[in-house]
Amino acid sequence: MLRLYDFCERPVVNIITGHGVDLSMHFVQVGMEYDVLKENAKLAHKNYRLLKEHGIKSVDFMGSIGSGKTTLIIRLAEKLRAKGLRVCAIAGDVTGDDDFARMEKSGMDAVNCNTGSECHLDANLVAKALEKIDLSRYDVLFIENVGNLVCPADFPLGTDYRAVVISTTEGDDMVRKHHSIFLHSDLAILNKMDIADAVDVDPKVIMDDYGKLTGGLKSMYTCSAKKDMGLDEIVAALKL
Ligand SMILES: Nc1nc2c(ncn2[C@@H]2O[C@H](COP(=O)(O)OP(=O)(O)OP(=O)(O)O)[C@@H](O)[C@H]2O)c(=O)[nH]1
Ligand SMILES: [Mg+2]
Repeated sequence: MLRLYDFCERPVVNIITGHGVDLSMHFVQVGMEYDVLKENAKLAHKNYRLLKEHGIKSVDFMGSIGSGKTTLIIRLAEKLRAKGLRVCAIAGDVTGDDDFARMEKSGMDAVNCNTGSECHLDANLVAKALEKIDLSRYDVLFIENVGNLVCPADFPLGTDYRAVVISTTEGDDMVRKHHSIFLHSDLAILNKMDIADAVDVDPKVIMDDYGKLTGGLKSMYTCSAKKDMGLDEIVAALKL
């Protein structure tokens, strides 16, 4: 048995605390899975270097279906554009161009990226999307991953940050049910705070679970993308 992050030039696991955490999910069998993950890690590193050569800061927004990734990206981009930064996005979805269309409508530059049937983006798909972008024109790249709290975790794309977006409407047990993605990311965002009471969810429960899982070494930010609450803190956390 080898650990996933043993294969990567840039660690895909940023913090392993071991504080009461079942880490068995971070181990993979050597074989085909190893090759796929190893190749992805190599390509992710290539993407990372390419983005760095162009001085671009990048964020991979992973998270549940409907948690608010597109809304958040559009709002954050508006804030960054107001600061004079040039922002581009890759809209990842299994099929269709709904999110891409929403981004474009908001005034963002974006590229659509369909996975066909896969439940996550991978570094190869992102490399192809990057070929369609004139990287000299941008300061920031946001990547919206496919809505899913499982599969994207194992496939780093080569971004500076990996953020997980969940929302109050999913209940208070997402961190307890999905350790892997929270451990494979740099920070977490709890969206839809404006309707936490209406869906009978106590955000403190979610934040306490996250604190326990990460040994208090990572932060979960609360926000409402819809009501523009907590977004400045996220911009600051992502050092944008
Ligand atoms: N009340 C409330 N609704 C929100 C908020 N953020 C997003 N929404 C709504 O939630 C729904 C889903 O938002 P999206 O931004 O499309 O979510 P997504 O994560 O991009 O969804 P997928 O790409 O399909 O996985 C939309 O109807 C949004 O208007 C929020 O902060 N508060
Ligand atoms: Mg979306």
